[in-house]
This record gives sequence, C-alpha cells and structure tokens, in this order.
Amino acid sequence: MNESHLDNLPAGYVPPKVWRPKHEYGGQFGSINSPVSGARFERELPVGKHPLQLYSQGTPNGQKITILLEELLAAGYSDAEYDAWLVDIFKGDQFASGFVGVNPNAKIPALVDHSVDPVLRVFESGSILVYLAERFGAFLPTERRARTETLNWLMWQMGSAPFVGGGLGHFYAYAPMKIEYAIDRYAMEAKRQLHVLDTHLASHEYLAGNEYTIADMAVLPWYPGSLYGVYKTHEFLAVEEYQHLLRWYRAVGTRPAVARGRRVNRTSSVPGEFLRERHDASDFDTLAPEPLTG
Ligand SMILES: N[C@@H](CCC(=O)N[C@@H](CS)C(=O)NCC(=O)O)C(=O)O
Repeated sequence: MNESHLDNLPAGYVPPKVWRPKHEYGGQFGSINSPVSGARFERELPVGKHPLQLYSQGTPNGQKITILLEELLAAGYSDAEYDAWLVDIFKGDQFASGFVGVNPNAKIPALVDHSVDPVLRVFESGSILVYLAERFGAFLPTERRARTETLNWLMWQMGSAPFVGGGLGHFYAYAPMKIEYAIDRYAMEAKRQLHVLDTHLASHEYLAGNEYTIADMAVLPWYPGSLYGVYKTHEFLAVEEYQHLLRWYRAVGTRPAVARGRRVNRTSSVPGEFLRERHDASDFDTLAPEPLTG
C-alpha cells in the first residue's frame, strides 16, 4: 500500500516498536484512561433500602438500565424498586475498590441484587438488561423467534456503541484536537448504523417487531439519543434525515417511564433538570417537565 501522499499525524510520527503510555494526553478522558485495570483507591459502595442497587451514571449505557427499571415499575412490578447511586466517571469514582469488586472492568453501569444470598453482581449493560428482564419476566419475549430477534438487536447495539461513543463521540467531542481521518472513519460507520436502523424501522414498529422490548431500551439512548445529547453530532450526521428512526424515537422516547429513566444519575447546573441519585419514585416529583433530548 502506497501511503506516501499522506503525512503522519503529528507529521513524522512513526509508531515505536513497543507502545508505552505517555504521562498526559489532554482531552476529557486523558487523565482517566490507563493501560492497567483494577482499583485505584479504597472505598466501599453505599447500600440503600431496596433489593436492587444500581451504581451508574446517566450516560447512554447508564440510561438503558434506569429506563428498564422505570418501565418495570410502571408495569406494576413493585419489586423492581431500586436505589441508583451516582458513580461520577469524570471524577474517577469507577476506580473505587467497591465498584471494581462489582465490575472488574471499572465501567458503569453495574448492579447488585440483594434479594439472593449471597448477593449477585451483574455488569455489562446488556447483561443487566437480560438479567432484569428474565428476573421479572417482562420486555424479553419467551417465544423463540421474538426472543432471538430481541437479542439480535441487543447484541447489535452492544457491538455498535463503541463506534459511536468510543469512536465518533470521542474524536468529535472529547479528543484534545480534531483529526479529520478519525472523524471521517467513525462518521461513516455511525451513518451506516443509522441507516441500518432507519431501514429496519421503516417496516417494523419496534426493533424486535410488534413488541416493545429491552432492545428498544438499549438502542434509544445511543441512537439517536447520544447524537442529540452528550456528543451533539445530530446536525453533523444529519440525523433529521432518518425519518423512520425519528418516528420510533418520538414514540418510545415520550413514554413516561423512558423519560424518567433518562433523567437518573445525571448532574446539572439547572435545578430540577436531573436526579443525581434516585431512591424512591417520589424523587421524580422534584423535577420540572423536560423536552425530549439526549
Ligand atoms: N460495554 C459496557 C460499556 C460501559 C462503558 O463504556 N461505560 C462508560 C460510560 S458510558 C464508562 O464507565 N466509562 C468510564 C471509563 O472509561 O473510565 C456496557 O455496555 O456496560
């Protein structure tokens, strides 16, 4: 392959034989990322009054779980009451020993179910969604075809998000400089994924077909939620052109439980915008009505 027409970035950069981390990269995650996993300091996790203890932040991955919990409560599963504790990933809370004990990957969301002895830890948002859906027997169809289609879209989302969050969102919103090659590469894939959804939703009400499932709850905070919200790439990606996706977004996103779930474990300088922690259904009474955004 002839790459002589392109200069490296920074100019003259040649990857060393063995990669070693630098001390500082800049950007929003520059001082948080490390090539070594594990706890960085000692701190236990708080435990509230409900069987389900969620340790999270209201990022797209975090929203998936609070959407499902709020949907379960709205559907009458009162055992789905939960305490949602904020793990502020921008402050490094995810590296506390207690949190890493629940999720060795040190990323939100993580759940502990205290209704079983010994308590059961669940990490990876997709695993948490399946766990809760099976525990309560809701939002994951049991009929083989519908269940498989739900899991198809759930796994699709779990595999796709790194391109949007870790890829496009990172290079567009978080990186300390704008790199055209990186942004182009991830914009291309993000648009392709949006087109996959738009095409499918042209002939299906929900992702798994006629039934609203955990697949919808997993996808919505990312597509198009994160594009309007954290990453502000909606105009850049011309999200308004994906009409079928937006039809579904308006239908699912305006469900009261979805709107509630998307406001948990988030911080804001605007009073009444979000709930930093959630311990009771009445916590939402303190919030102002909110428009549908990311
Ligand atoms: N595959 C994981 C991804 C979780 C993830 O990437 N979480 C992000 C926030 S959305 C995080 O905790 N980042 C903190 C960090 O990278 O240190 C899941 O779906 O649960």
